[in-house]
Amino acid sequence: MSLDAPTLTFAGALVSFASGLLVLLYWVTDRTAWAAFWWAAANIGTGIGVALLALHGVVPVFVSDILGPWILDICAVLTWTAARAFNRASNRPYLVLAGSAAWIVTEALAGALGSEQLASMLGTGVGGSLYLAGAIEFWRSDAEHLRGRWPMIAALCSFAISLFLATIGFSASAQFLPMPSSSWFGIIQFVGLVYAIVGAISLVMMLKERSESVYKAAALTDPLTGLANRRAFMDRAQRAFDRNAGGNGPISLLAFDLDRFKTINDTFGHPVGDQVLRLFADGLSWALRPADIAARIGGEEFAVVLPGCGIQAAMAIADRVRASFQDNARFVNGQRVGATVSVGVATSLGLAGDLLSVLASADAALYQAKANGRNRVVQVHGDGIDPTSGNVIKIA
Ligand code: GH3
Ligand code: MG
Ligand code: MG
Repeated sequence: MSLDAPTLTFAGALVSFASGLLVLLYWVTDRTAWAAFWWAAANIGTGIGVALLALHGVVPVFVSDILGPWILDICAVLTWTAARAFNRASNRPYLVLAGSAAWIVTEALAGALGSEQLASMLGTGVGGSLYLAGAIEFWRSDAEHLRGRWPMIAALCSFAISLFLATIGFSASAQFLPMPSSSWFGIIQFVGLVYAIVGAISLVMMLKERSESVYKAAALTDPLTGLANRRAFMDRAQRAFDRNAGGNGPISLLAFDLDRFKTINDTFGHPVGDQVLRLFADGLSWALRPADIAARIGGEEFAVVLPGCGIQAAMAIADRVRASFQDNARFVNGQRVGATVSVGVATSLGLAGDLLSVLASADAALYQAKANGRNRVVQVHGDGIDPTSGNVIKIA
């Protein structure tokens, strides 16, 4: 079976159009994904532009030879706009419009002045640069580690290279758009077809990956304080304990419970209570190292895992958090709230304790801190609670 050039071109147009519709469908399900909208517009437009080129000799010359390439130019700009939107970079609409207009007018002038060669070179050269700029945008969005990124970059770069080859081809050839019959034009068509499919699938994949990671992060985060929630804490703390079990190093766990918090809510109102919780969480984050694991594990209950910390360092950190919270929560919103926190500290050495038993020990120490009068730190020492620690550490 052999296919003639117009049939192949129509097939390419159809594939581009269909992949544009696929991306548009994604945008319909998530209207905030503007990258999908611009990408869909670019692919659908490319389908139309390529179809017009293929209709050379069937439709008026203006439509196939001038309107078709213009549409393709605009689609290259839209693809770059989509890549910028994906990267959450700002797209200044007036600059984009002015740049596109300047490109198209120069191309039209070159054509009108009889240099179809220059017009064609401008079309493919600037177009290729825009697809390459799109690839650079995706390359820059590396922090998210999206799996669809590499196929996308490869597709955009291949298409850009095929357009650059076409520019070189135009510079050395007497045949120009819309339908030169040289072999490199066949390469553009083939690469363009693969680009349309791979680009659309990669984009949808990346957008899905991104929205899944947003939902995942939300499921593991406490919305009030921004700290990890109980589920995330149990998972991360377990992993820290598992890592620690291999060696003989210490690992400590701090259990915090704000004192008489119900009274604070009843006296000053729930919004002030929320503010106190945020204040505590901020102080906690400020006092810890990046490797420490802090979480809000209940209403006014927080926990921290300190990998590599022995009992003395853990006691010092716990008391620093306790003391600074006492200072910071003396006044909230201009009202004398005077919130405080009690802390239970437990330490495990190597294989000596699993997460749940260390958590239970820290809770028991916390209970003791409450019983001893609150606003204090109590530690668990190997065989049990050290009843003196509260008195040693307490600063009234
Ligand atoms: P104790 O010193 O013994 O810990 O007394 P407490 O009042 O802190 O303990 P209790 O368990 O009786 O009260 C906890 C209160 O925390 C009750 C609940 O209304 C409040 N709380 C739980 N979650 C939130 C929240 O998200 N925001 C606010 N403002 N309050 C909360
Ligand atoms: Mg409580
Ligand atoms: Mg409490």
